[in-house]
Amino acid sequence: MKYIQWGKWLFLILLTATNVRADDGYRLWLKYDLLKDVAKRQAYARSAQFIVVSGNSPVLKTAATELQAGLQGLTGKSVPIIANAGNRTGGIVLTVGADANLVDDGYRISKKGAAGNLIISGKTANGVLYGAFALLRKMQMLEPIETLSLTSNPRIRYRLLNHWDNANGTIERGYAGESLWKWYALPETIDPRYQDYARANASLGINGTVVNNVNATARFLTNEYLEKVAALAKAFRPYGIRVYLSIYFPAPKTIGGLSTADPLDPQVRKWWADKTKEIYKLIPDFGGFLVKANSEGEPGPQDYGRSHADGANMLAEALAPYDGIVMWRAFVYKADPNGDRFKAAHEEFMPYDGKFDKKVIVQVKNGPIDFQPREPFSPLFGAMTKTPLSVEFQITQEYLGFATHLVYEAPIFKECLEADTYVKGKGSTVAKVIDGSLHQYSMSAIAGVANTGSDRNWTGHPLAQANWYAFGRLAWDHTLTSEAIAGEWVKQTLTKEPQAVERITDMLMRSREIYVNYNTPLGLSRPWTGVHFAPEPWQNKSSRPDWTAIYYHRADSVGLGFDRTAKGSNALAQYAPEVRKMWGNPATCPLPYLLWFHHVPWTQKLSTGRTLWDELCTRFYTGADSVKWMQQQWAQVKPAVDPVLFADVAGRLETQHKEAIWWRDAWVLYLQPFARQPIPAPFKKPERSLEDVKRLVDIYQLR
Ligand code: GCW
Repeated sequence: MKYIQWGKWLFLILLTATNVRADDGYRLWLKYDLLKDVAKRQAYARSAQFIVVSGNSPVLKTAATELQAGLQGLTGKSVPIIANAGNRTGGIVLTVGADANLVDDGYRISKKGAAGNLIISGKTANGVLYGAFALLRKMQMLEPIETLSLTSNPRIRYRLLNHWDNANGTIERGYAGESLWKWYALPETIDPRYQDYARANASLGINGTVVNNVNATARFLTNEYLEKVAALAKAFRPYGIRVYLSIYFPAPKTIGGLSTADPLDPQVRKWWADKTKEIYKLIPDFGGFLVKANSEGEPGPQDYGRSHADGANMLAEALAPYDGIVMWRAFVYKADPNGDRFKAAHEEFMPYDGKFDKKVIVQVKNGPIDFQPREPFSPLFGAMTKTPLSVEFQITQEYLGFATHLVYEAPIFKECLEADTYVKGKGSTVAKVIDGSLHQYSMSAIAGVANTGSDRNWTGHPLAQANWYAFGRLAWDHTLTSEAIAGEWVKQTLTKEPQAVERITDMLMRSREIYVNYNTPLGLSRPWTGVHFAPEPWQNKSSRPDWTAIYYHRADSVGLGFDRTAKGSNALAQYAPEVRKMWGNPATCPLPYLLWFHHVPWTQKLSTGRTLWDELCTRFYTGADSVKWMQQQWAQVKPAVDPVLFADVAGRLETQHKEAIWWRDAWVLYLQPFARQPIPAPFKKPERSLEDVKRLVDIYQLR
């Protein structure tokens, strides 16, 4: 008996020591484990016998050391870094120089002759760093590098993460632990994780980060905190990442001792100019300011009878001597019982189109409301033609099931980027608006609200790393497909086994639609107040009408959905005539957007041949069932992925299934008394009552 027990232990210990090394997800997509394919390994080693780099640029040095570490990991061979190739061949040369085909951060990888060196060149050191990471990516994906010849330029200039991180270490809408920034310990203690954060971003081409929440405190502008921010900037700098700050608009009052924060007051302007000077002294490559003003209770220029343009231009003036920019958010809406929140940003910003300083970029959320599982593109993209606009996506899953539900977001980003605004005729996509090509702006930006936190695996849900990855890749090149990006990520992060890659990619690709089906199908939305997790379509009480659920879905005895045609709020008038025409007619409006624009009768036949009610039920039920399908897919990849990671994801999928049924039941049971229709076959009536579901929601919200 005793021997059997010992034998079991010994077996377990051996298993742990040899095969099974738990993957805690920390290394993200930058694993660089020894390649199993020996021929590939040798081929790579032959092309990478040494790395040549000269000069003292810290970013270039980073490129060389990253390449060195990556190559050694992948090939198992040590690769020296040398200053001069002499007449040696078979190595990699990193070089910065003029190149008419490159923009600032772009890179070129090329080889002169079969026996020559592989040259990674950039116009700037950042470009070389991105080229080095691109080469490593190719190798991680087992692609040939011997004859590589490619030129790659970022389509967007400012590629930023926005952190909604607070001074006390919490993260607004963060689901992966605490903030990565240890404010208390800074500037003296530098967590090594700051560097790992920077390299992950640099590997994607992200070149900036806003480190604090847009619901900002003036504390970050005090000298004490600026020293801490400067320490972060120093840690990120060798990876080509610049630091930006969210500002609290009344800071001149709260920390400056002034009696006003009026942007037209000379003393206030001087205060910002002085503060900006102080910042640049500490952080010479400071990126600039991000501002949430006169939005959701945040103060702003309107408190002094001034406009968004007045506020933004004041900050631009302060930044004028430096290479920094102002990102002014268009996420504004007032508590107007007769208004339509959908229209608010357009109403408030259009009067100022063309009135912003050239250092200002207006940052617009992808949709008109608030990061819903599916929204039509914000009408501002097709309207503000005289102001550079950037798009703000949300990587963190505020409305997408937090860190529990699997939702691969590249299709959400792409849907917006590829949407046609028609502002300059057919083909005027949102992507072309924000990359500056449509209206010929040199200033272009894209922002993603980060999903990172102190969890060991960075993102809570292990597969949510794919969303950080996808944002970065699309920020560099929005023409990449969601599927290609998913495949890249899976191969670098989870497994190279072809069938498993295919299965996981397929899961990722379907996950968003599955979520929408059980959560908000056919253009439903749910931006009501609260934690944004639990279903609460019945919620009808709040301090303001646009923070209730009934404001959005408008269920009544006739039908469901928000009428935004000329008969309703007429929000459609904010779009170009071509868009208005297509979306304004319920017969031609794409089903995914239907209830965004129309109040549709319950018995109305849709293009699927089903009535609205039957179609809704079909989506709620098949959506919840499809989570089972994802569970089955995942079960099949078990032999190909790390066992600890496998179990983690399997557990989350199980919870997701339970909660998908919860969402389904909540909607169906709540809507049925309005629709007065039976649940169509083959679907079965929920086993619980609406009261049961409500009770469950109450429990989740207990304090
Ligand atoms: O999505 C909403 C969130 C708020 C957020 C706000 C914004 C940072 O619920 O938590 O505040 O948007 O984007 O400003």
